[in-house]
Amino acid sequence: GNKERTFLMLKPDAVHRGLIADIIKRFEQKGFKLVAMKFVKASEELLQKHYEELKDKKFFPGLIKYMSSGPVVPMVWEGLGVVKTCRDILGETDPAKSKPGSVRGDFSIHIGRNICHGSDSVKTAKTEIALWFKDEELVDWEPATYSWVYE
Ligand code: YYY
Ligand code: MG
Repeated sequence: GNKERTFLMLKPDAVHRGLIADIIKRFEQKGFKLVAMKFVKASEELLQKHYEELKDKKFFPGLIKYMSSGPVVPMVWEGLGVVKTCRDILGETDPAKSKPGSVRGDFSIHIGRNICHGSDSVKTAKTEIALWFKDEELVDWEPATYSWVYE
């Protein structure tokens, strides 16, 4: 229901290119609720865990190098259907296949610099949230606008 959560993370290219606010704005404007956010330089070890299922891919070393090269903005967002809807807002993994209007379609060109991560399922989201955030970092609050977002 309304308490579904996803893990989104602005990648170092989003930070370097000054797109933090422009990207976050899209999830905010949709009506989803921000539950947690930080600005950190992630260790290679943490990123290897985050992308564990891709460890045998040939692009894996480059992916870890890029993701650990600069600051990232890990976030937790909550709302009805938030996992799937945020994936739709992001577009496809490859920016070249992402429609204009999507985050990757509007702000990126190359698959190796696709500016924002989003969990691919509710189950993955739970694992990723637990990897990046402590329980006490998840903020309990109710937006004053909620009765205008949900009937
Ligand atoms: O979930 P999503 O980020 O859309 O794609 P994944 O298949 O989980 O891959 C994670 C990450 O790896 C992707 O965002 C870019 C990078 N990557 C790549 O550099 N080259 C590929 N052929 C596939 C993925
Ligand atoms: Mg993925």
